[in-house]
Amino acid sequence: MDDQSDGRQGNGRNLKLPVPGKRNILITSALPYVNNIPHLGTIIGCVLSADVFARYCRLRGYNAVYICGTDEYGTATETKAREENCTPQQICDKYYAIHKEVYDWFDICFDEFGRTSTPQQTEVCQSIFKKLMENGWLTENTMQQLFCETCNRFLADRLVEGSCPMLDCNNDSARGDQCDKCGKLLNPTELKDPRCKVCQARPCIRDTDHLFLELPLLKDKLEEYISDMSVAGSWSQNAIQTTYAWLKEGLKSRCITRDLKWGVPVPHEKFKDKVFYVWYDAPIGYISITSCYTPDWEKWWKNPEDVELYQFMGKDNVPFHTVMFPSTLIGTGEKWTLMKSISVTEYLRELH
Ligand code: B3M
Ligand code: ZN
Repeated sequence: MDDQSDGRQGNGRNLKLPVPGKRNILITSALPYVNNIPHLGTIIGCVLSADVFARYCRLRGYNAVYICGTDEYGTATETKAREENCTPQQICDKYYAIHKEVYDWFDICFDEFGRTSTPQQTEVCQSIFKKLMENGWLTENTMQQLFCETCNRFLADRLVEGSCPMLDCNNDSARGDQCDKCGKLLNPTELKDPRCKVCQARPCIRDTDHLFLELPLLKDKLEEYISDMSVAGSWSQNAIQTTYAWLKEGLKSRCITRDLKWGVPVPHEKFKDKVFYVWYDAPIGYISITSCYTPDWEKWWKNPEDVELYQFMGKDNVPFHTVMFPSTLIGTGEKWTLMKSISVTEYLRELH
């Protein structure tokens, strides 16, 4: 069969690899969470604009690949699996198929639409982690977290409910991360009369050790990247604003591990029962999904001279792509293709 009229190549033949001297454009749109049905916001926010851009690039004769897929790990998937009485893997399989079908229906022309719960994801995440460890950018710290003895697990912030600690609020079903009545952001240990959302038992506080990415130590390298690329890639005002707001507030070390089962296992003796935090692994999904597209994925991802990376996303994903993900890659000390241009969509709101 001939190439498709939109410039994609059919059936995985003729995989595109960067060609020195050509414009080689690597396009990604934020990986939608697998655990819900895709809504219009996801399609407009990340997928449609990237698709239009990819089609434009192909028509211009640029060498462009467009990568996306489902973001499958984390608490939200575990919770959904419990609700639907099946395993996280089953949830992901079911919803991955739904996502794929919807995007096919919209005729979105991905070069690869993959998923994060793959052996490739484990491999790339763990190898990046090992580099960060060797280079001394990770530290250990003890945190206090609520543990449900009935369910025998640590409770994610959203899985705890209790009374809001604000004196004049009186909401007795505030969530561990926030009280929806008065809007106060909370730490789950601050709730009065906390209860496990699953079994209603009162959780206790337990110490748990975690690994942290030391963003403050990576600050200079990160700031250099941001100030150069935001100009070279003409970042939009909303991207620049959010990013500089993070920098101005002062970079804090960020916990990259979680007490969960459904995730990429941490390859470290002391943390072997934990997994990586979903926002550590999700952006690495772009890389591992590309590695499912071609075994020569490094020609796209470790080739900053020849490849321009364009990333599309909704507004709330910005700091993960301008601060967290670049820091992770810079911290390896390897030559990664870092994001050049960013396209940010404001939230889609319904008009009432
Ligand atoms: N899944 C959040 C979202 O869907 C998250 C994006 C990941 S991009 C690497 O809005
Ligand atoms: Zn419980």
